[in-house]
Amino acid sequence: MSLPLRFSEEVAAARKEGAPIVALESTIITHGMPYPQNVETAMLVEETLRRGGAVPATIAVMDGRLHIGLSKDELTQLGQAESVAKLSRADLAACIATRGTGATTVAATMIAARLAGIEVFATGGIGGVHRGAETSFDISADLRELSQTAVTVVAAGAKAILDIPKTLEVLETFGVPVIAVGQDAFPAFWSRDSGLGAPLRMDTAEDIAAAHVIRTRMGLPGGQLVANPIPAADEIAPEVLNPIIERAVREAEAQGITAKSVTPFLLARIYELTEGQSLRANIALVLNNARVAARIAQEIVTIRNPGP
Ligand code: PSU
Ligand code: MN
Repeated sequence: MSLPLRFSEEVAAARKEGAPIVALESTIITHGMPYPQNVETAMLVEETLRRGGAVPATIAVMDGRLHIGLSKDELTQLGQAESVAKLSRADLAACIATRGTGATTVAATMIAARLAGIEVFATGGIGGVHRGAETSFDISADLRELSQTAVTVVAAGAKAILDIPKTLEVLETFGVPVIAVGQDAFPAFWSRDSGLGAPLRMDTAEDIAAAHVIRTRMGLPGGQLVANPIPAADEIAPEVLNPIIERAVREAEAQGITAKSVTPFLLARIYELTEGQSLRANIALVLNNARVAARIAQEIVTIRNPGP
């Protein structure tokens, strides 16, 4: 039995030509943003990648097939569907085996990208160590995936729904390079500065691509986390968001929300409580990450195919 991989037309063509491809996750569409902004954003991100010279490959499982690249109709269908499964490393194969439909998290998207030979992936925020993890043990599978699957992930840092210092510690333990783009601070999703330094800083896509290729040539498993700060004009002040995040975290605890429901619950509550302000910032930073990811993907192609 071979793996039921389905490539979109543009991804199949790009693979043949060796053109730059950037993977995109689908949990951000089904569990990260409300309809219809989720579908609009997904299409805008794809368009941003194309304009930046890379082919988008949004990844999802639909009716048991692992799609690498979705058509506009498929994107819309997924964005409107209710109760789509959220797939991480643990559930990806099970969903395919039972002919299910599910959206891929950062971890599952990295696995699928690797299978398809795609080395760069753009998203909004990664999962991490949740606040209170010292009692709940809630640590996203995204972190271990970054330590074992060789894909460079461009995100806007980690959300303050997480314990950012603990998230950075776990990434360090796992040997994941965490690279801030163009600044010393590790960005915190809605704000450019988490108050913590990033372990590494790089100012060009060329350097990030070179580090990616050198890691693979050294045979190091695992990817890189590229932390790209939100554009200054779209930042939301921590004074505005902190009380909202704290309230959402308290509500999650009071309602006994656990395991894979925690992140979607917090994201949905924050959108409601900020009345859309967080959504506008989220869209701006994802587009910004797509622009950086396209440049990194192009540089990787250039390094791998040196001219005469
Ligand atoms: N953080 C965000 N937006 C998101 C997610 C996380 O700011 O959409 C999604 C991503 O798909 C991520 C997943 O991989 O949530 C992490 O879920 P968990 O914490 O259950 O591993
Ligand atoms: Mn979790």
